[in-house]
Amino acid sequence: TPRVFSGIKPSGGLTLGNYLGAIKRFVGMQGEMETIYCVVDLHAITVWQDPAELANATREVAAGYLAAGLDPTQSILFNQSQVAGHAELGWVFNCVARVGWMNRMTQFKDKAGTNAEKVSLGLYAYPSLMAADILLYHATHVPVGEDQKQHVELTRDIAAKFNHDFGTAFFPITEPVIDGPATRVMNLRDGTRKMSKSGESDMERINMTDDADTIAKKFKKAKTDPAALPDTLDGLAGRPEARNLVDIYAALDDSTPEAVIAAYQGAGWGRFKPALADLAVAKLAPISQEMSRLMNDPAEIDRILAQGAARARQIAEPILKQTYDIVGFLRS
Ligand code: AQP
Repeated sequence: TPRVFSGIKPSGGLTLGNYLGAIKRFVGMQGEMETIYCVVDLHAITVWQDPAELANATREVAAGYLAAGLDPTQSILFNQSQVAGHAELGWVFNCVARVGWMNRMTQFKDKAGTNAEKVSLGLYAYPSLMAADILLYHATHVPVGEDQKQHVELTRDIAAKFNHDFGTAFFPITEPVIDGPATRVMNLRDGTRKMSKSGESDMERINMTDDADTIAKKFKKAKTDPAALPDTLDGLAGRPEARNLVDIYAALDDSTPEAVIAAYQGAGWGRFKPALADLAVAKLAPISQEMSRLMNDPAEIDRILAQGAARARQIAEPILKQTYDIVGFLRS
């Protein structure tokens, strides 16, 4: 049976990239398949997190899920550390995955930079834990942004190697689901880098909790080239910043980049940017208002996460037990 799993790291406030590349698409899959959405706190600590900020960011991701339309009676919503199977299966996969595979992960290279000796061992092993997150539920579909494609491919490699080594067909070969106009929302100041929660300057990103004035200001100051919007999409080739703003517009409006170009051909930035800001505010304001309402009742968020974790464990525990049997671990 098809089953969806995905997650977001509570490593800071949610961005428009997380919304368009992940949360909005998670909502779209709800009701069509069984859906499991996690706040992946174990992944967050691969880089230092202040404990109080981690707890707050975990609730904020949960609030973002709920405010955007994930329904805890339809989707399983929980934080990863409450289901011990993630770490347990992650260990087994650390022993299946090869060091050479990890060495090819571009996200690790980006995050480690020139300081690879000083980063945590967890950051290096991150993709193996991500494989465990997915395969602990025998998930078949994983909606992610473009930046996570390589990690989902590694998940397939780990499943295939486990199945091969143990002579079984136990783990499914998962499909990444990367679709829509905003699978890679770029940084507003540099159209060649993706928009990130933990990017240096706040002006690079739209946060889901930004107010209307801040959103307008950030789009107004967003880097662009001087040319107007072209007549066809081809005219955006080699103009990454312009292309990014058109893609963001299309994703927010449930439209396509072609339709946005058709509507705004020949428009200058003085016209397009305020229209984009208005659209973003119209779409994000109701969500951010609901997020702040939810954040005023942390006990309610914690209750929803605990209930989701209990449901997640019911699926995960038999799969982990069978994995242990396949590996040859004794248990009573
Ligand atoms: N800019 C983006 N465009 C489209 N999708 C994105 N995602 C993240 N940024 C963009 C998608 O959001 C989901 C959750 O990502 P994550 O929080 O687990 O990790 P990340 O990709 O490392 O996100 P950040 O924002 O860049 O976090 P930091 O700065 O802490 O590393 C994923 O599906 C991701 O593709």
